[in-house]
Amino acid sequence: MSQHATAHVSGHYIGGEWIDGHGSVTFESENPATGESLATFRRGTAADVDAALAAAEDAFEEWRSLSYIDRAEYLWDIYHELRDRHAELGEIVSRECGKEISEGKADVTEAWHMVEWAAGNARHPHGDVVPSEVAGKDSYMRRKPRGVVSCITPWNFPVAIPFWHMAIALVEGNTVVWKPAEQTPWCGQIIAEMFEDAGIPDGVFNMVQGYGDAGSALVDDSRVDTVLFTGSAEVGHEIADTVGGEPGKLAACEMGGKNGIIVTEDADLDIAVHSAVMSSFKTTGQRCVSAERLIVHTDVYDEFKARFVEIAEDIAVGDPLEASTFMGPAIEADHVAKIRSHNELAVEEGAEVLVDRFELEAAEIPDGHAEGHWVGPFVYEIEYDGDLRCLNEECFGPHVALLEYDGDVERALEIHNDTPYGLAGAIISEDYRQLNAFRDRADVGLAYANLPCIGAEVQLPFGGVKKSGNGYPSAREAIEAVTERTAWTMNNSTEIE
Ligand code: TXE
Repeated sequence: MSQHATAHVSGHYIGGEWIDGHGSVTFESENPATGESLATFRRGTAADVDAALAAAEDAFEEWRSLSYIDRAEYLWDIYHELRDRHAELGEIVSRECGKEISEGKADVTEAWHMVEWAAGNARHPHGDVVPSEVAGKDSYMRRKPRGVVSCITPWNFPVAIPFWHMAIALVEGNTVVWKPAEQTPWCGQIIAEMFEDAGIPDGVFNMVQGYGDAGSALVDDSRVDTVLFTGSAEVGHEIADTVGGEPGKLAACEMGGKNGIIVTEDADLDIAVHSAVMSSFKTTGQRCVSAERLIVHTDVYDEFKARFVEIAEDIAVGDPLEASTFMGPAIEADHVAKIRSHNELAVEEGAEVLVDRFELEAAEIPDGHAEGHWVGPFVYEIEYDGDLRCLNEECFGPHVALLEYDGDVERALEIHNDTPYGLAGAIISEDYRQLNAFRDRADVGLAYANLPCIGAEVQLPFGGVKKSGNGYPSAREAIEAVTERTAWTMNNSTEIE
């Protein structure tokens, strides 16, 4: 465990120094599986954000003047540290956000994949040669950093998502101010220590701990050139609105989803059931790509339902540090209340409940974990109606609807696309025509075929359409949000134009 996280109240990392900041309020990082406090942190204020933005602005000119390769060197140090400390950091992720241990480690793995992609990209910085229409002229498009980038991240991938945001922004020559989620400040602390250990120049990377008020100060400031945000649709839309009113500023926001899986009449049901179980219940349903709607053809509905329900009844919910656990707790008490209200809403709207393990039996809760934020699978079937709130509002928990459809893939797509969100979706089918129809017409940014609707690869863009997002904070597409383009035209001839 980090010395900063245990020995005292930990502060912010600003301008290359650990500082207590301007506020006197502190907050705790809590283990969601036990309710115990893990460490205490200073709650950042607008004045702390102001200091961090000033440091980032001061550091920008020198940082941008380094070569891509030199900037990437700092990230390669972090890449090695993430790999060397994989098991230790994976356990910290599990303890702070309740993910079962293999998921905790996967969060760290994904972080180093992102760092590897961004730092490796320094070997081929992007631009375009565009031949001039006039002989003797050279023209090309060159990228340059935008300046100061604010990164605001959620708790559900407390190591991977920050690196999605920051690694590309830094390699491209921007300086960064980051606010980790208030539920996972310990992971934030460790990441900041990694930047410190890597010796990144003062002010290039800054971290302010805190809540939404600090996040808001990181958006509403004229020194900020780009905001990278992952979190709720409510906050993401507020950020997009604020930034939209400031010409020259950009926001790339990745929000949630109400993701669906279509199971067609010829689907391999082993794949279908596995895909649905993984997508709906892994990470306790707290992934932006988790499936909350299973759209199943009438010919295979009964068999799919029986198999899915049997597994949901049996899934091991428990101590995230135990290898046999499939699902850990929810992140916090407020989130348990939110999941409860979504389950209740479904019942009010006419759901036939198939599995209700929301309140776990006392015997299912591991010893010493009575204060944890436990929830189990909640599965229901309901007749499809596009106006039902339970089919349109994201729960972000192990809460899933079974919807039976009759007809062709067009009918399945109609149901699938009928939500305000458009992040991820999957189809399970043996028919290439239905797979292609889904690929072409599913209103999502991430489409999976014969796979769980889960996961991300850093070399692919990650983001949604409709209410789910306006940007792609991963891979090559993320470069757009953190760079500007210059169209360069140069006269190589002796002619005077
Ligand atoms: O998100 P918030 P929360 C969804 C999911 C979940 C819900 C709420 O449905 O139940 O969002 O989760 C910072 N200006 N997702 O409360 O509030 C905040 O401090 C600027 C989907 O965690 O959006 C944190 O750092 N920043 C999602 C970050 O924004 C603000 C992952 C996210 O917090 C702010 C997480 C403000 N006004 C939740 N208010 C996904 N896409 O995977 C808060 N923040």
